[in-house]
Amino acid sequence: MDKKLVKVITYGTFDLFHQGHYRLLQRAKQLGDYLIVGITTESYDKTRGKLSVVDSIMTRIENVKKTGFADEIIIEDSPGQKFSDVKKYNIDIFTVGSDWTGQFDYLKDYCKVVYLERTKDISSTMLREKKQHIQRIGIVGTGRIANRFIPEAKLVSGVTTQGVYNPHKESALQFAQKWDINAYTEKEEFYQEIDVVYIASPHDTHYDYIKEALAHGKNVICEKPLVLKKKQAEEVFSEAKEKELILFEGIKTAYCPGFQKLLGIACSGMIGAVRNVEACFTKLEKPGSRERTDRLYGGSFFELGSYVMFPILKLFGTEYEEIAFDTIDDENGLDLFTRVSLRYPSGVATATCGLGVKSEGRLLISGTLGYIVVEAPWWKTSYFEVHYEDAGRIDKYSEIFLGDGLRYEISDFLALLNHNEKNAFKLTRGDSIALAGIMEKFMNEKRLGRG
Ligand code: C2G
Repeated sequence: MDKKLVKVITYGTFDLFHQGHYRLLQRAKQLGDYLIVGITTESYDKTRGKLSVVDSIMTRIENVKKTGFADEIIIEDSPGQKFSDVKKYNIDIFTVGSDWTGQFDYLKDYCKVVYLERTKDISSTMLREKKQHIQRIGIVGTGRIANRFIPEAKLVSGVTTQGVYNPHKESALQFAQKWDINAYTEKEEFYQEIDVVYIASPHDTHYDYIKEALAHGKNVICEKPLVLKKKQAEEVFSEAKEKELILFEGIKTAYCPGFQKLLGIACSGMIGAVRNVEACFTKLEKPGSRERTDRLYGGSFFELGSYVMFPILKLFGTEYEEIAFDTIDDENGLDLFTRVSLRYPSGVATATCGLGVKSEGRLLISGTLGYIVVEAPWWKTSYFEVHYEDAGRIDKYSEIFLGDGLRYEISDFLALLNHNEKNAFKLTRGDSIALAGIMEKFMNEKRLGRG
C-alpha cells in the first residue's frame, strides 16, 4: 500500500544564512518526507518591520537550496499567505522556530503546528551587527523631532543613539535622562564619541552644524529644511563629497514606502502625463509658539514648505519656469499661510501650507488620463486612490506606514552608508539644493524684500 507523503512547510527570511537556519531546516525536513520552504520578499519584510535585511532574495534562495533540505522553494509576499499555502499545498505540518511559539496556532485547524526549539546564541541580527560597525548617532537639539527620532532609531538594527548635544546644559541633561543616553555640552567630546550626527536643531543653525560635523569627519542626517540658501546647500554637499561623507536631508515622506509606490504609479503612465500637482499641509500652532514668533526663521513656509514642495520637485523636476509666493501674514510679519505657484514646461503646481489657517491637507496629482488623490496625512502615505474619467472605476492602494515613519529614513541612510546606493534616488542632492533655493527665494521676496 502506498504510504502518504508527509508534507512540511516552513518560512523565513534566512538573511546571512547561519547555523540556526541550517538546524531549523534540517529538523523541519526530518518531520516529514517533503519540505517546502517559503522565503520572504524584501517588500514583505519591510511591511513586517524587518528593515535591515542584507542579502538579496536570490542569495537567500541560493543559501537555502545549498542545504539540500528543501524539496521546493516558494516566495512569501504577504501576511495572509501562510493560511492559503497550507491549503494550496496540502500541508500536513507547519513549522517555525520557538521564537514564534503560539503565533501560528490559528493554522491548527488545517494542519499540525510544530515550534522547533530555536538555536541559542546565533541570529541574523547578531551577524549583521558583527559584519557592520554599529553607527553611533549623536543628536543635536532636544525638540519634538529629536524625541520622535530615538524610539524610531531603536527599530533599525545597525544604529544606536549614543547621546545628545545641546549648548544648554539643562536641556541636554533632561533629554539624556529621559532617553537614557549621554548628555554632551562639550562639542569635542561629543564628536569623539559618535559616527553620525543627526541635526534636529532650529533651522538657522543647520548650516553651521553641518559644516562642523563634516569637518569632524562625521556623516550627517539633517532635518528639513537642510539649509536656507542655495549656495550653502551646494557648498555643504561639495564638502561632503570631497570628504566622502554622507549628507542626508531628512524629509520623511521621501522614504516612506507608500509615497514611493505613489510616485511609481504617477510616473508609470497610468494617469497619463502629469499636468498638475497640488500639495497642502497645514498644522495649527499657538500664537506664542516658536514657529509663530521666531521673526527670522518661523512661519509656515520654513516649517512645512519642504513637505509641500517635495512631491512637486519629484514629479516635475527642479527646473521650473516661474515661481510665485502669496502669503497671509500675522501681525509680526510671519506667514500664517503661504501658497506657492509654479509653472513648468509640462504643467503647473501649487504648494500650500499654513500654521494659522486650516485647510484640507491633501495631495492631488492630475494627469491626462486620471488623477491620484491622497488625503491628509499624505506626508505619511499609507493609502491613496486613482480615479479616471469613468467615475465608477477607482483603484485603491494601501501601504504600510509604521510609527512616526522615521525608521524608513534611518534605514535608507544606513543603506547609503554601507555603500548600498540603491536608495539614493529618493531624495537627491539636486532635490535638496533646489529646495534650499526655493527657501532662499521665499526669504528674499517675503522677508527681506519687505524691508
Ligand atoms: N531560527 C532558529 N534559530 C536561530 C535563528 C532562527 O531556529 N538562532 C529559525 C526561526 O525561528 C525561523 C527560521 O529560523 O523559523 C528563519 O528565521 P528568520 O530568517 O529570522 O525568519 P523569521 O523572521 O523568523 O520568519 O514569514 C516568516 C516567518 O514567519 C518566520
